Amino acid sequence: MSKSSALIIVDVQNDFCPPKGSLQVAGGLEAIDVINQIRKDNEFKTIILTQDFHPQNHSSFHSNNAHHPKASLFQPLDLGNGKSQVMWPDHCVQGSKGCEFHPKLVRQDSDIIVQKGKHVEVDSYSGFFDNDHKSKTDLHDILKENGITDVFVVGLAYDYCVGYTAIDAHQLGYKTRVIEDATRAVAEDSKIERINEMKALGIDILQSKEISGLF
Ligand code: VGL
Ligand code: ZN
Repeated sequence: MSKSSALIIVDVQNDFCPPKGSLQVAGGLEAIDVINQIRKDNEFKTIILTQDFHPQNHSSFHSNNAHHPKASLFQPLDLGNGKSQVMWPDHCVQGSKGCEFHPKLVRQDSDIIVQKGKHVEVDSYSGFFDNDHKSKTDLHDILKENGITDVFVVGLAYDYCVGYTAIDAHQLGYKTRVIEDATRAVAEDSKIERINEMKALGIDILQSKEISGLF
């Protein structure tokens, strides 16, 4: 594997995994198997784990907007300021079991954890920026410091945090690839939407067995 490649493992946390996760993504455990295999087969210089890390009063939680007559679970709600936010079940609350990385995910001490979604008023699907792009995480700086030029994005969920992390990586100038069999989506419609968005930008979508042939 090229010395300048990073693997970005997005949000492989208990709440996104069957059978008990509050925002479980079908097939999530199978995606973890593929991610572990990718780690084994390829020597990435840098491995990043993003972690969805919400305060209990986060504005993306349906429970915190239940007083709003138009708020319904899994549907977008107009928050008034021209912004729309999908109403999610409570998930990945700081300090909860659901927020922890899934025990099946193989990890190493050298993995770098990047937390996101900490600001109450705005969601953060991407590992790089909040959804309004007003504040950023350390991810871009970490990749730059490590001389990374290419990123491979895997994890949960394809249509949200994986997709938006890949799109931001591409916009920031990284050669970006999403490994499709190492991710799973929340819903079919949003998955197709995100795939089309990524393809239009020139982000490569490939299968895990194709990685080694790239180098
Ligand atoms: C995610 C919805 C809300 C994700 C995070 O990791 O894809 N989706 N928060
Ligand atoms: Zn979240």
